[in-house]
Amino acid sequence: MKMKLIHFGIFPVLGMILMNCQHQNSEKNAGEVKVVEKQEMIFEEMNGIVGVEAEHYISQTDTAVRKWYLTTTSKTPDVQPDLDGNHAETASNGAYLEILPDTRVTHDDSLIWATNFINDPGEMAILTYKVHFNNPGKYFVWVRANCHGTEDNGIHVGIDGTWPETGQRIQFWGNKKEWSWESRQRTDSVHTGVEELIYLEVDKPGLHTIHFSMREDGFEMDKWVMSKEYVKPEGTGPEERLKKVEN
Ligand SMILES: [Ca+2]
Ligand SMILES: [Ca+2]
Ligand SMILES: [Ca+2]
Repeated sequence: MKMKLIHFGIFPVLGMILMNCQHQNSEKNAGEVKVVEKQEMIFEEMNGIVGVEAEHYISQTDTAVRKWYLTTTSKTPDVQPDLDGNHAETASNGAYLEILPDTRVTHDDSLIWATNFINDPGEMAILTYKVHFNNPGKYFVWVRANCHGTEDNGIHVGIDGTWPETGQRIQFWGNKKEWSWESRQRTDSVHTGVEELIYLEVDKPGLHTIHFSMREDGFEMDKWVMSKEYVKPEGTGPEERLKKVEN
């Protein structure tokens, strides 16, 4: 009887201790994972410039009709139509995103509003990135893209849930069929885009969200850069810089 009392008397206490330890561990682990995720996904602007791989977004929304798909040197999305091939070999980090399916490649293909084209920003296939800015102010936005059709070369950019006029209608030239950097805005009079019109205002230092949304399907985005100076990035652009998160 005495043994039974000890048996039933000790184990609940041990169990409570173990449960308490497990609870503390799970809380600790959850905290650690969160910190790791932040370290991986928050990029840092330094000296007026920040570069981010397109494939390093934190979320994608409004994907019912068109969606950004990841392409790497070893993986091509199985989404049709998409007339051109895999261009990851020459992409920064060996990976890029493309809006698919791509049903309008040339001017002869039908334009279907809110399906293969949308002039309004923040409506379709919205990517979100997190960036910590040390220096507020005006930043030009540069995009590294590979355009294979004349109707695959437009996109919009926004900040902190807003889509200012100066982020609308980023325009590339024609169909270069190679990765290139541009920062030009399509206007009513200049369809090939005007320099120095694509920029975002970072109102204060700290964490901000940057968004890209579809204008034309089939757009391929490898990397993007925000820079205070209007200087076209060279090659694959500046290295990504991760923000160190304090524990
Ligand atoms: Ca394509
Ligand atoms: Ca297209
Ligand atoms: Ca890339």
